[in-house]
Amino acid sequence: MAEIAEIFGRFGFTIHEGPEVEDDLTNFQMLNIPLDHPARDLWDTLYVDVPNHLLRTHTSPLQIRVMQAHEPPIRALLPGRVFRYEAVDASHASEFFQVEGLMVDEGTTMGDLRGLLDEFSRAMFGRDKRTRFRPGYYPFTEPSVAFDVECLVCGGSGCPACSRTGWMTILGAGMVHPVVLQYGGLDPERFQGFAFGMGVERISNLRHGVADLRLYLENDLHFLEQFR
Ligand code: 2NM
Repeated sequence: MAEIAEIFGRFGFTIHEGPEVEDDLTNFQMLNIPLDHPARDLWDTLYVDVPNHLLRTHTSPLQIRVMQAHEPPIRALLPGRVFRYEAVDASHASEFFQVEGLMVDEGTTMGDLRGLLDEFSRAMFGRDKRTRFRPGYYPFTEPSVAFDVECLVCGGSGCPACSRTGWMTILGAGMVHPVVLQYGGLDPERFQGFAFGMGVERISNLRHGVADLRLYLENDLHFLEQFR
């Protein structure tokens, strides 16, 4: 997380933190995910015993708070623990870390997003790795993309690590939906923005060849000390 923050820090992104218990309004509704909308099924949510409150399923609610509190240009980086009701296995945990980013200004484009993510991939995985955008879906961005890097194991020819596609997905991103900008108190006719989100353990697994997400929470020093 420190390394991710350092890379985006070179582009002027500053860190914001917020609560792990959120309200339904900020975690879902202001992110263009209304009550009873089928998109809610994308996040298997853990609720707390307070009406309309939950453990945040992503750090995105903080994006709303950042937009409400700051005038563009906004360049915010949001690292933090998030929670989901998951069947736990090697690639799913009920708590994990996420880093999200948000940029809002006049005339911000998808080209700016692509350039920034390419620089991130070069710094994190090496200058020689090819990248691609592929269509994706999130309720809070339109259009939405998945950002892939060429397979770090086989170099793109296809192997079990990349399901024989030659590509590995490292994060999701897109242009902030006009409705979300409005909830953030910004005029979508004047301001545009992009946002992205990545799973920190997933990035670390790719970098360090770790096969099981559960290792990060087991407090085994033999495992943890390799990251010093
Ligand atoms: C992702 C993927 C795509 C995202 C969008 C926003 C907001 F609030 F600005 F609209 N925050 N984060 C986003 C977009 C997060 O995570 C995989």
